Amino acid sequence: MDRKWWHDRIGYQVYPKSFLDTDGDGIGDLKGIIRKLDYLQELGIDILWISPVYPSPMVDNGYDIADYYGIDSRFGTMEDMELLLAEAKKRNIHVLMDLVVNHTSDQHEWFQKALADPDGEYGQYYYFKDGIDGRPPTNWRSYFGGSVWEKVPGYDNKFYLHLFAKEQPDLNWENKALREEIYRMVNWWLDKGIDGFRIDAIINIKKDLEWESYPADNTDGLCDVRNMLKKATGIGKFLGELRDRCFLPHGAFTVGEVFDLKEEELADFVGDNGYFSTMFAFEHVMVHYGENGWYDNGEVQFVKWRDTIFKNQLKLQEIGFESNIIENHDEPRGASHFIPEKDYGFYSVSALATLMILLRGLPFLYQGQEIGMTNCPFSSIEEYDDIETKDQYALAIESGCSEKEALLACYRQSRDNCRTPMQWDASANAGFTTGTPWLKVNPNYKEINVLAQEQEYGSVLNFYRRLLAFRKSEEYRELFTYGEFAPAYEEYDTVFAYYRTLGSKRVLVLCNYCAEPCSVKLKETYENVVFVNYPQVTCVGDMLTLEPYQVVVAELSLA
Ligand code: TEU
Repeated sequence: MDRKWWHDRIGYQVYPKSFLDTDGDGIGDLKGIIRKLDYLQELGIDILWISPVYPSPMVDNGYDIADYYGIDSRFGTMEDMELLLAEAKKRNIHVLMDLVVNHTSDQHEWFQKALADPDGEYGQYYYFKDGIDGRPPTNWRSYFGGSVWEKVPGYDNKFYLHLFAKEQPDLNWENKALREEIYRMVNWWLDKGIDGFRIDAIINIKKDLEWESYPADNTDGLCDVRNMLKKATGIGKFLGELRDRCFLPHGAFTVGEVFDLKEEELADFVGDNGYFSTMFAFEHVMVHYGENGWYDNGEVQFVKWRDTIFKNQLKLQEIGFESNIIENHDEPRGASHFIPEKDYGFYSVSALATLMILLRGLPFLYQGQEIGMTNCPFSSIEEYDDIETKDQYALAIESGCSEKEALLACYRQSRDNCRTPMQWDASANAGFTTGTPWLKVNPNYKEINVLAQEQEYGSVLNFYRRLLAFRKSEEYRELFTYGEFAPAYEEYDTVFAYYRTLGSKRVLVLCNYCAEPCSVKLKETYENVVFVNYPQVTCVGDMLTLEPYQVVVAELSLA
């Protein structure tokens, strides 16, 4: 495997709307990110992914882009962006923009021109199709609920395609002229000095052009749009072009948001000459999914969750580098999702962090994860902002859930859990804004905030700083980057353990991931305990006794 500069780096995602507001309008901004670059550097961050800051009507919080070449005035100006790039560079932080090219906003100039003349040049930038006697061309359900087809205003039997919200029409990648527009834009940003992109929802850009309906899978008469995506072939032509025309010539770093990838295509995506540098591993955030949406999701089962991570690690290590997350802006908070509420605390949060950060692949943190931010209680559906949450709430009610049950599903699963403002200190609005925050601040900000944790040696924040420094230390950097991954102690059903081995160096990462103590009979002799989350490690002979959520990283003697 070729060595690349980014293999041993650590990423961090900023959701700008909720990071830090410097002008009092209740919405975070680019100046806020600039102000916190020192904080990020001190934490140990090398790569900064910024969720979309382009002009947008914010139907999907910026994932509906109205102009690829601008900065939304809510976030600041292009000068702010340029300053951010320069300041990040000074601190050796590489900046990634979000590349959202499966769809635009319906307010984008291309779509407005397309609506005015669906049969003209810009109509070809999107998918316009005739319906069947006024009904949509197929029965596919969009990700945010309802049909993927929306009637074109002024026509009786013409529709446009949107896999996400109706305000997010899908771009037609089959059209060479559209692809050229995209490559021009991507190169424009790379020429400006960004280091690469996080690439949004990319698997959706290739449609099956048979336009077939499938058996309905619910009472709405619709079927999951993934039925169609599974049949689509030939995405490589588009992604190979994007790589060759844009990413390769600029030496860009790219991380794909790739769901539902066919296993045989893994190497094409993240192998040595893959379309992307890396992609996110998502399998473990979905282990609790039910058939019918959030109300139907179960609890995360520890063994299933652990084994899913193991399986993925093993699958990838011959091929490339995945990026590992505990949470992002589309997920609930990891500290609430992967830890039972009654067990939340320093030990459980630090154990989860250690297990995920020392895996093979690039760790990507999400803002607030480093202080153990949690899911947020919202008292009614009106308090939520997220479009997907509103859809899932409605679905739960339609399916017979009570209001309380539907809200509980949102509390567990809503994307707004991760979008509440960053908790900087114990002052009003958690120090996020002097105005009215666009989304509720989590009421626990007085206990959970950056300032308080900076002042306490034993805080989650200081633990994260030590953990990232440990991963990047001269002694262990190579091992944690290139070392082979192998599961360990799988026969214990509360233990999460694995080996990382490079040449004659091997460490064991071992954690008792539950609220009861547990004893593990060690199979090997260790030389040194090199990283811990408890002050003391109790080992008598070969019996290691672990406290609840105790994690031990030990260097082993390889005889
Ligand atoms: O998400 C893509 C995606 O597939 C989502 O539907 C995801 O599965 C879901 O949100 C999980 O709860 C990307 C962005 O990350 C997301 O924020 C956008 O809403 C979406 O694309 C549309 O651009």
